[in-house]
Amino acid sequence: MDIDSWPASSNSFDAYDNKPSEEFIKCVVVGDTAVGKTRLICSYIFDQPPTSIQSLHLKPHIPTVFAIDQYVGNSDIRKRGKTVIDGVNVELRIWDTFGDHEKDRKYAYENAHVVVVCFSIGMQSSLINVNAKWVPEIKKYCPRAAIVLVGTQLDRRYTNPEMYKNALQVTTLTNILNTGGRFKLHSGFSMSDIIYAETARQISKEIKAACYIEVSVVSKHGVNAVFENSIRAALILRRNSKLILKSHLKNIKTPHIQEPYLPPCPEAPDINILAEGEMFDFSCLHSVSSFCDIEFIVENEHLHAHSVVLISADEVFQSLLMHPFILDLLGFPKGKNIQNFESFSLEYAPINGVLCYGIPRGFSSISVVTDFNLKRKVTVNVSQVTAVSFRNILEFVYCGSISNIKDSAQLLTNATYLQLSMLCNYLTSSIEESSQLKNTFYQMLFKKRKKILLNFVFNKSLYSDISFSMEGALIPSHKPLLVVQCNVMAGMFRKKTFKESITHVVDFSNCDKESFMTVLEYLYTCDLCNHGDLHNVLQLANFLCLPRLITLCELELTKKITEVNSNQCDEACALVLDTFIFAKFHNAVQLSDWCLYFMASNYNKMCQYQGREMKALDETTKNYLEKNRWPPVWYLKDQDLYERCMQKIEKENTFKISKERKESRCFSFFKNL
Ligand SMILES: Nc1nc2c(ncn2[C@@H]2O[C@H](COP(=O)(O)OP(=O)(O)OP(=O)(O)O)[C@@H](O)[C@H]2O)c(=O)[nH]1
Ligand SMILES: [Mg+2]
Repeated sequence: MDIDSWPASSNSFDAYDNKPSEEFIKCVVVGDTAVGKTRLICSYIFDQPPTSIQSLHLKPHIPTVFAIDQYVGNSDIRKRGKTVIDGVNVELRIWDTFGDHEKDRKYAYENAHVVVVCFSIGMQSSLINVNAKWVPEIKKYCPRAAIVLVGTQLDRRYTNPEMYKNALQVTTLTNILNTGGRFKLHSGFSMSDIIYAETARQISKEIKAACYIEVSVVSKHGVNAVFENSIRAALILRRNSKLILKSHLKNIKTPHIQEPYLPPCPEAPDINILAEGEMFDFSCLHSVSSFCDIEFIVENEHLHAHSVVLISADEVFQSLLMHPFILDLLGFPKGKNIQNFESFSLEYAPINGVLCYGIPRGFSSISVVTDFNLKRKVTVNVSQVTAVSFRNILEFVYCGSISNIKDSAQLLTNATYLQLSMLCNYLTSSIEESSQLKNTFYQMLFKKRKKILLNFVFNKSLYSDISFSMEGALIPSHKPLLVVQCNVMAGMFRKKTFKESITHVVDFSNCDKESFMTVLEYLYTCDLCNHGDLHNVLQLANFLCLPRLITLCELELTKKITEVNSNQCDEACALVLDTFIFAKFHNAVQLSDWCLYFMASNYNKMCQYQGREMKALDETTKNYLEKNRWPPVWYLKDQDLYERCMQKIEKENTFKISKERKESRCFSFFKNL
C-alpha cells in the first residue's frame, strides 16, 4: 500500500468502532509542508521497507489537504496501531495534517496526547517555524500534550545535494490552486542548509520536547523510534497525572537519546579503462615508404610494405619473411621463431638466386640486400596476381578492410591463389552488413596481431630497426609499430629535428629496464602484462602520452592498495598517500580521485598512521578530506554524546537497582521483627 492509496478519510471520531485496547493515544503529526510527515506516517503504519532516494523522488510531492486520522476505515491499518510498549498495551491513532495552507487545524489537535513536530534536516526555514509557528499553535490547542521533535529527511545530511537537483519537484496546494498545475517550489538544497543534531537538540530543549529524533524513510532509521517514543512521552504524562492511578505504567521508560545513524560508506569511484580503439591501426603506414623494409614487385609496380605489419597479419607473410634462408641473409637469429606452416602449400623459389623450398605460392623470387647504411631490404616478385588486387591485399593487411574493390571476383581469385585465408573469408562474407563486417575482421586481425607480436616480434631482433639502450643492454624494437602505437615515438622518429630520427639506438638510460620493458610490451600487445614497478610504469606512460596504459596502471594500483589494505592497513595508508601525490603529478586523474576516496573513507586510520604527512597536504585536499571524511564528524560527535548518555543511564540504573535492593532488605528486616 502506498501514500496514494490511503483509505477514504473521515473526520469523525464515530468511525472508531473498537474500544481502545488499553491505553488509547492520539498522536498528531505537524510541521511545514513537504518536510515528509505523510511519508513518515506511511513508512510506519504500512511497515514500508527502506527505499532509494531516486525512487522516493520519482513522484512529485502531493500535499495533504485535510487533517486525517489514518486508521479510520482500514482494519489492517488499525491492527498495526495496536502495539505493546514497555509491557503496556497501546492503541495508537496517528493524525496526519497539512503544512501547506492555513485552514484551521484545531480539529486535528483536539484531545491529542502527543504532538510530533517535524522539520526537514535540509530546510532551515522548517526548523525556524517549529518555534515561530508550530509550538505556539500546540500551546493554543492542546497545551497539555507531550511534544516530540523530529528531524526528517536525515539522508540529506550525508548525500550529495546534486542527487536531489532534478528529482525533487515539490508542489504545494497553494501553487496548484494559483497556477492550475504542478509548480517547482524548490529544486534542491545546499550543504549549508543542513541542520545538525546539536542545533536541533537546543530547540528541543527550548520547546520542552520529550525527545529529539532523526528519521529518514530512505534508510528507515528512526521511523519506529518516533512513534514508540511518542507513546512513551504520552504515557509518562499520563502516569504523572495526579488524577488517575496508573500503576501499570510504572515500567514506561523515559524516551532515550537516539543512537546516531552511521551513513553508508560511499562507494569507490570506478576506474574506467580506455578502449583499445585505434591501437594497431596501421592504416597511416599503408602505401607509405617511411620505415618500410619490404618491396613487392607486381606487374612492374613497386609496392612498399613493413615486415612487422605483414608478419602480424597473416601466416603466409610469416612463412615468406621468416624463411630460415632469408633470416640468415638478414643476419637475424632463426630457429625458435619458426612456425609450422603446413596448413598451406609451399613451393620452390629462388632467394638471392639460390633455389629454396618453403616459399608460399605466388612469390616467385626474392632478393635480400643490405646497403652501405646497413639498411636491409627484401624485394619480392609476385606472379599470377594483378597489381590492382595486390594493392587491395595490402590495404586489407594494413587496415583490416578494403574501401574500394574494383574487381571482387579477380581479387578473390588472387587471394585464394596466395592462400590468404582471412581475406578470402572477408570477401565471401555478406557485404550488406559492411560496417559490422569491417569491425569483426578488424577485431580478428587485432587478436592475431597481439599474439604474433608478443610471441615472435616483441624483444626480438627479427626485422628490428631501432634499439633502446638502458642498464648496459640494447632492447631491439620496430619503428613501424612504435609510431603507430605511440604519438610521442611517432614524433621522435618522424621529425628530422630529433636525433632519434637518424640514429639506430635511442638512449633511455634514465629509465629502469623492468618498467621500460612493461611499457614496450604494452605497445606490442595493448595489455599491461608484466607489472614491474607500477609507479614507474605510470610515470613512463604519462611521459610517452599513453592514456590507455595510464588507465591500466590506475586500475592495477587500486587493486594493489586494496590488497595491501586487507593485510597491512598501515602499509596501505603509506602507499595510498605516495600514490596520491604521484598520481596528481603524472596526470592519473582517476587514480588521484580514487586515492582521495580511500583517504576520506579511511580518514581516522590515515591520521593514525600518516598524521604528519596528512597535515603536510595542500589546503584544497585537506578541505576536501575534512568535508568528505567517513564516518563524518557529525556522526562521531553524536556517537560520543550517545555513548556518554548511555553510560550515565547505566550508572543511574545500577544505582537505582542497588537502592531498591537495599530498601527491600530493610523491608524484610522490619518484617522479620
Ligand atoms: N530524501 C528524502 N526525501 C523525503 C523523505 N521523506 C519525504 N521526502 C520527500 O519530501 C516530499 C514531501 O513528503 P510528504 O510526506 O508528502 O510531505 P508532507 O510533510 O506530508 O507535506 P504536506 O502534506 O504538504 O504538509 C516527498 O515527496 C518526498 O519526495 C526522506 O526521508 N528523505
Ligand atoms: Mg502530507
